Amino acid sequence: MIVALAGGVGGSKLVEGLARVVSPPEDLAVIVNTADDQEFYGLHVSPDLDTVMYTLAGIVNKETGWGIENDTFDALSMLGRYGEETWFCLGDRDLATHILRTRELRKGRSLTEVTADLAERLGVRPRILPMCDDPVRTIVLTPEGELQFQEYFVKRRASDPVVGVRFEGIDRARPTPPVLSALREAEAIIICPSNPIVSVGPILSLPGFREALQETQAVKIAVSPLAAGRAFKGPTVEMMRGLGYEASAFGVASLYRDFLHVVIIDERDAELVPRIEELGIRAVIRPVAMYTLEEKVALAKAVLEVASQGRG
Ligand code: FO1
Repeated sequence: MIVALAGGVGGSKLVEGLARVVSPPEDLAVIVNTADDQEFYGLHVSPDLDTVMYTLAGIVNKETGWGIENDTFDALSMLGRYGEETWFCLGDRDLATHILRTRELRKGRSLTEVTADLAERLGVRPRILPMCDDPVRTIVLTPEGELQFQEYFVKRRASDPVVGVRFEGIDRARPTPPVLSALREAEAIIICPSNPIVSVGPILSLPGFREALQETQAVKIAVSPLAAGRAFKGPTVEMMRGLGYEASAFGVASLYRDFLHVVIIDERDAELVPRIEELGIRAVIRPVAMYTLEEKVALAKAVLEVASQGRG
C-alpha cells in the first residue's frame, strides 16, 4: 500500500503520476485536505477532494488544474442574475458533484462514504480518503481581518499579507478509521508537493495524525513544492514568509522533521542538502517540475524508487 497526502492542484499532479505507476491502482490511497471546503448556495463543495477525483477520473480541466474540462457556467450566470455572488467559479458539470454530495451528506452518510461512492461511479480506482469526516475550516488571518480560505484565495486572489492561519474545528476533528489504517498498512507515505501550511498543514494538525505518522513503519518521503525559492503554483512562499518560516525546500523539510525520512528536491536547491541532512532527513535531487504527464510519471517512479530503498 502506497499512501499520498495531498491538497489541491500541486498534489494532484503527483497523484496522477502515482496512479499510473502503482499497480494495481487500488494499492494507492490518497488522504486529502478538507479544510478548504465551503458551502456555496447551500451545497457542500470540497475543492481538494474534487481536484484529486477529477484528475484521477481523467476529466479535470487541464488548464486550471481544478474543475471539469469543457464545463459551462450557465447556472452561475443565472445565479448572478438573481444577484448572488459568483466569484467562486462553479461549472455546470461540477455542480452535479456538489448536488449529489450534499444530498448524500444530508441523508447522514459520512464524507468518506460519499467520496468513495462518487469516485467509484467515475471509475476511479485509487482510494480517495477525506482527512476526516468532521468540519474543519482554514481561516487566514490578514491585516484586514479573518478570511475563510476560499475568500482569501479566490475572491481576494491571495493578495493579502498572511499573518496567521488557524484551522477552525480541528480540536474536535479526528482522522477517520480508514485514514488511520492506511497509515498503519502503508509501505511508503508520500507528502505531495502541496502547500505545507494550508494543504498538508490541516491533515498534520488533526489530533493523533502526527503520532500515527511517527508510529507507522512506512518510509516517509516528501516532494518539495518549492524550487529555487519559488512555488510552482500558489502563495506558498508568501505564506511561509508571513508565518516566519524560511521559504525553501529546507523550510518545508523543517516543518516535517518530526516524521520525515527523505525529501526530494530540485537540482537548483543542491546547496540546501547539508542543512537538510543536519535535520536527520535524507535529501535526494530529482526533477520536481511536473508540467507534462511524462514528468508526473517520472517523478512518481523516482519517489517509488526512493521508497524501495527504505528509510535510508
Ligand atoms: N480556484 C480559483 O482560483 N478560482 C475559482 O473560481 C475556483 C473555483 C473552484 C471551483 C471548484 C473547485 O473544486 C475548485 C475551484 N478552485 C478555484 C480551486 C480551489 O480554490 C483551490 O484549488 C483549492 O481550494 C486550493 O487547494
